[in-house]
Amino acid sequence: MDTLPVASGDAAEPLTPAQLRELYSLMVAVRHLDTSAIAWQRQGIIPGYAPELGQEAAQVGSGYAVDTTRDFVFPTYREMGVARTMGVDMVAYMSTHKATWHGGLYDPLESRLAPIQAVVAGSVLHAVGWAHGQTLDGTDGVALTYFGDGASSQGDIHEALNFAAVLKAPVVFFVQNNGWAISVPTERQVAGGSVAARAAGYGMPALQIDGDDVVAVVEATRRAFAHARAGNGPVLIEAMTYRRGPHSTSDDPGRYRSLDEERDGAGTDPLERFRQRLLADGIADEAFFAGALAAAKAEEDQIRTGIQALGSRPGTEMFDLVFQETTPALQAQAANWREESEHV
Ligand SMILES: Cc1ncc(C[n+]2csc(CCOP(=O)(O)OP(=O)(O)O)c2C)c(N)n1
Ligand SMILES: [Mg+2]
Repeated sequence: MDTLPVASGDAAEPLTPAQLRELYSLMVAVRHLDTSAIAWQRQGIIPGYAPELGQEAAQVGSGYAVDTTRDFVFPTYREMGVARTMGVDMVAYMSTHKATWHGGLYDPLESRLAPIQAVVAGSVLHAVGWAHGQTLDGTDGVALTYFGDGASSQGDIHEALNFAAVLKAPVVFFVQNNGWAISVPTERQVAGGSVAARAAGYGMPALQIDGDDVVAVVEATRRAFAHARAGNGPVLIEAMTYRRGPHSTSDDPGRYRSLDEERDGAGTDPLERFRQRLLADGIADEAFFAGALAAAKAEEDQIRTGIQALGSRPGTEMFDLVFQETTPALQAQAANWREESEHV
């Protein structure tokens, strides 16, 4: 499905060989960090993680279209690849998985990435609000917000899509349809079978794309950004992909899907697929791939060391950072907590 007018200018420019190689390097870095994070959890370095195995093309490709000098991204809990592509400090990002800090220790304003959001469908409303602020201020930033097939069943999604369209807010809604909402498959959750089809009801253009083709993802996201930035209102992109791993490190997919179903659903690995394409087009060779993997391994080493060195935050922050001015109830809770934890 493609109901978005064809873009001109930058959005229509083909990716250069250097950009294609950069995309591959990013995908390898993300793949390696993602699989390592599962190992870290098994080793007790972090308590939990939500892997994105199989979604690297969707995440790297969409994150690549962001202009961090003016746009703002509103992620879920599974957008490590987007964060890495945007250049966010990955120790600060991973701190949320170490349970050091809710939402990550990176600076959202500087990095242009909102805190990691564990509330399903929670990030979309913030994105619409931020984007409407751009319109009120007369600035030209675009909000990129992520949600899943499962989140599309939440009422917040309707409110966000409706008001974004009514307000002509510059938002790109990026759905990663990875086939699953924990143990519930898309067909038992998304009536009509497509999230993209719903955009028509909001008078919004939509693209349903192959989310495992990184080039297709970059091109679609750039077109959507160009449309929203030009003042034409929001766009919905549904990237069809597959969650190859567990929902999180505490999930066991064997309880609800068989290995055969996994193999059928997953299709071709997006990383391997891109590798074959670069080879066939003469854009990269084995030496380049080996270099990209070595760089990814060195990077993971550094990030793991950084994560291990992270100390805990002062517990009082739980109470200090809730409201600008504290409330009597919060003060009482803080006093209780101090008595129990610090025996004062
Ligand atoms: C408001 C809310 N309801 C329920 C949950 C529990 N929960 C966490 S992830 C998830 C499934 C989300 O599926 P989807 O939107 O497809 O995203 P995916 O995990 O596949 O990336 C649920 C129900 C939650 N975190 N927040
Ligand atoms: Mg899903």
